[in-house]
Amino acid sequence: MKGKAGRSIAAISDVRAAVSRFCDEQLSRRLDTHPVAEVHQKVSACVQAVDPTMTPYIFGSTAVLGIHEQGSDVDFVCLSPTDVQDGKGADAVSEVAKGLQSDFLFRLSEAVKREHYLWGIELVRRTRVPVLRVKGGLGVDGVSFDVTANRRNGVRNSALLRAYFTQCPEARWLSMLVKQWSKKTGLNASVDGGCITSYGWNIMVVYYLLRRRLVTLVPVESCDVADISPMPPYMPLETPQQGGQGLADMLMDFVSYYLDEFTPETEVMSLTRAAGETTKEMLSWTKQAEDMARIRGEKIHYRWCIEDPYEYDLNVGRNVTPFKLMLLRKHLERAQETALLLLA
Ligand code: DUT
Ligand code: MG
Ligand code: MG
Ligand code: MG
Repeated sequence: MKGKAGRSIAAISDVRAAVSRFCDEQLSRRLDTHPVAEVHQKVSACVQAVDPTMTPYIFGSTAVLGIHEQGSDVDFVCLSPTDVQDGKGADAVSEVAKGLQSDFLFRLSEAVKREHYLWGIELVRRTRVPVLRVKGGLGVDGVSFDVTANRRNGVRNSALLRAYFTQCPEARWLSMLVKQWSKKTGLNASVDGGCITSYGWNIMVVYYLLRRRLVTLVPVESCDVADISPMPPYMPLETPQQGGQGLADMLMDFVSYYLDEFTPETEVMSLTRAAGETTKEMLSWTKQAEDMARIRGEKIHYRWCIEDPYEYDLNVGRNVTPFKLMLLRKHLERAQETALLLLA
């Protein structure tokens, strides 16, 4: 089949069969959150030893999807009682705040080393957010995790994504399909040379769902850490309806939306205002700003704009250079031919 501009498009019957295989394979796996709960307990014990007033919260994919996928890390943030009580407060961005977070994470790393001497530990202070990266040992400890401190935004943005993904039964599946594809193609920032984090891909999925009116806008202000559990509840996945036919159609529509309808020259993917209303001009994400802006010496790009719902003036797509945008388009075209490589 041929689509716009004469590109070939996979036959929908093939896409449906491939999507159905993907779902069956996922459903045959262990996706419950027990392994995460075990790591949570171990991390809690170490946090307790360093500062008993701090509580580790789990966010990221475990919270967003309500499952634990093999190969995904576990994201933790340690919050103080004040952080939790002021659950809608803005996160501090000063160097002083970052220094305090690093100090706590350093003390935590020492406690983790004492308890779990086989785990690989790295404290990264230079990033926008200081983070302790831990590679677990063998068996149940084989889960890798990141720990940050005193930052609510990850907990809030994960709850926001979850509130969207629970509105429509296909949404979680679409997120999983897109994330896996982004990792396979190397477009995911977790891969060397990748440019958009899983978080960014999730915002793209939600923005698409909003544009198609498959979900309704969730006010960003509604996510309050004070109402969120430190360990997100497990949400078992359900077999998609009609053997995944609706999901297959949605998947291909997602790809064609970003290839042919979304206008990266002017439009911003945003969950802050009604979908379609946010422009680069409104945010001053212009060519001039691009020439000026730097984060820790790294250039910010405004070619593929994804507004962070909680950070001020932050493009989640900032690492999409003109070259990577071209690559992204090529991969989307190829995704249209191969149903996100599911047919490959
Ligand atoms: N996060 C941000 N800003 C970013 C990237 C991540 O706030 O630029 C937070 C929110 C997100 C969490 O970190 O929910 C985890 O991000 P990641 O990209 O690891 O997503 P994931 O959903 O945990 O996917 P994966 O299965 O790839 O770990
Ligand atoms: Mg993660
Ligand atoms: Mg992570
Ligand atoms: Mg995420």
